[in-house]
Amino acid sequence: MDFTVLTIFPEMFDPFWQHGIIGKAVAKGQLGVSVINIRDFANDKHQVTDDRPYGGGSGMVMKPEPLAEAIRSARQRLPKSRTVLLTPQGRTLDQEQAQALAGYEGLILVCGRYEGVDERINQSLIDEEISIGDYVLMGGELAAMVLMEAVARLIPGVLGNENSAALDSFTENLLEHPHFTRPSVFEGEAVPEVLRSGNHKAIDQWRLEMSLIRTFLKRPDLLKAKRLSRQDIDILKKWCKDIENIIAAQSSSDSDSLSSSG
Ligand code: 4FV
Repeated sequence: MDFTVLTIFPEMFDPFWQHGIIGKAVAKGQLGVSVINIRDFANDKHQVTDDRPYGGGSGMVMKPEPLAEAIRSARQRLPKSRTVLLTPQGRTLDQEQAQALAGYEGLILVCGRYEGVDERINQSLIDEEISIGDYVLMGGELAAMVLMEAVARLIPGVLGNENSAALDSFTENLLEHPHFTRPSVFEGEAVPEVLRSGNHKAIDQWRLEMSLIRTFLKRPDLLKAKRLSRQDIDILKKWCKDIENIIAAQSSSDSDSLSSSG
């Protein structure tokens, strides 16, 4: 995977590409990364990349000429890349979208600033608009980093062991189970016994139940969208049974107390 970022603040990306798992993947050549300063394509002596909006109003707009030149130069270098504009107008990034983007040879990420980019760039040179969430940032740079990190983790070899990406939250439309590590007791709180049992069938069952209950409580929308497995359904039915029993027990004790109170 080759990431090419177009920005007027290239220095923001150095620390991102030099640290952690991304830094190692770049060093190992599993990820190609390059940054293009849009200013380098502004041909006036002050390398201006923004101008006042037609129709008036506050703020500035990114000029089309430097952007178009910068995008075309990136595409020349990586013709099979997908060109993405980071903007609140875009489809909100999710794990499924990250998986789809990880399938491309390269991604050209256009980082807007000011009020945004001239719409003619959007119409003619952008393949896809992506947002990282319904809030407004100063620029697309942080959104580009979020997208790159979400996609890079899905590139084979980038994460130490392949499985961990496969077990990610959202991959199965479920939130992840709780995680514990040593010490086995922390401030009086013990690690669930099953996790120290060595019984991996029981551990997997416990983890699935924890994922299902957390998703049910915190993100029922995900559970509604999920293709439930036989095992998922058995667990959910067991809970329904447990809840019915509690209600049944409650109503029988009520009737007892009612009958006894005559
Ligand atoms: C954004 C987002 C975002 C809008 C105007 C940059 C800013 C400025 N990008 N997801 N939310 N972009 O707020 O991706 O140009």
